[in-house]
Amino acid sequence: MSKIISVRRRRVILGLGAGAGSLLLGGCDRLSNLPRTQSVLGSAQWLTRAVQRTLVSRDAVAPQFTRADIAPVFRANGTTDPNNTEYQSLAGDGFRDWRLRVDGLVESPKSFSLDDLRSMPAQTQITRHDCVEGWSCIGQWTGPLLRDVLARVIPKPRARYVMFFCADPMDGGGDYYYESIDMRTAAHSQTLLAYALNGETLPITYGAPIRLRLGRQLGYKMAKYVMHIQLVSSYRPFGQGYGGYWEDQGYTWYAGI
Ligand SMILES: Nc1nc2c(c(=O)[nH]1)N[C@H]1C(S)=C(S)[C@@H](COP(=O)(O)O)O[C@H]1N2
Ligand SMILES: [Mo]
Repeated sequence: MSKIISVRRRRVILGLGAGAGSLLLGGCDRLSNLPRTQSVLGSAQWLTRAVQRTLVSRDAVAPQFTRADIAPVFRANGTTDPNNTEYQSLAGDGFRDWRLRVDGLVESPKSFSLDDLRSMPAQTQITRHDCVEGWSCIGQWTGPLLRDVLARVIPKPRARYVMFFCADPMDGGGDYYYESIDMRTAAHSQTLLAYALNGETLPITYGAPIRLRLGRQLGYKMAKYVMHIQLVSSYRPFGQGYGGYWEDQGYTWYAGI
């Protein structure tokens, strides 16, 4: 319930009335307006008592929905086809030669192929994506937990943030989309590197071959087209220094919901 309230509050802050919002929403409108009782019941079935006790903490989990709640067409936003020839050629080959580099403040930097990630234990979650623009959309995401991937490279104690560098250049210039989260969000039980949406290989539109999926943060934190993950002690040296492409334009860094 606190989640729904905070989403409402965010809409008020943005000055988006319900009417203005629904003009923009299309197929996801119905899903974002699920009755409050339904989402609370949905989460109660899934949460353990121990987890419920921590609902207000940073480790609180987002509600899970049912297959019936999945949007028929997931809404896309931001880049939907990176303007990047290297990315396009990797995509042309089904990402066979794509490798995810994971390095920085780690004991053992590694590169993961898509098959490496697919062979790891995976989580499937039906969760709601909330965009700062005031729309929401429910989808089913599958992929390894980020914390399991990080366990393979062994973060050093000095690592405080995880940077995600993406394939899509922004504004036609040399600035690529990027994001960052802290180690606590990286270790969250719903933080995935998703390679599938609704049981299908993740389409390019939604961030193929992998995109970040977070349970409790706004859409812009969930980097699509992730090519490189780097553990760092500070995000200040990157971009304009605010931790992500949209943060550099003035959006808040933590972006909790
Ligand atoms: N690489 C990259 N990641 C991105 C974006 C983007 O433009 N490029 N847009 C962000 C925003 S604002 C949102 S709401 C979601 C949209 O994800 P979707 O297209 O799967 O709905 O991706 C986020 N991650
Ligand atoms: Mo967004």
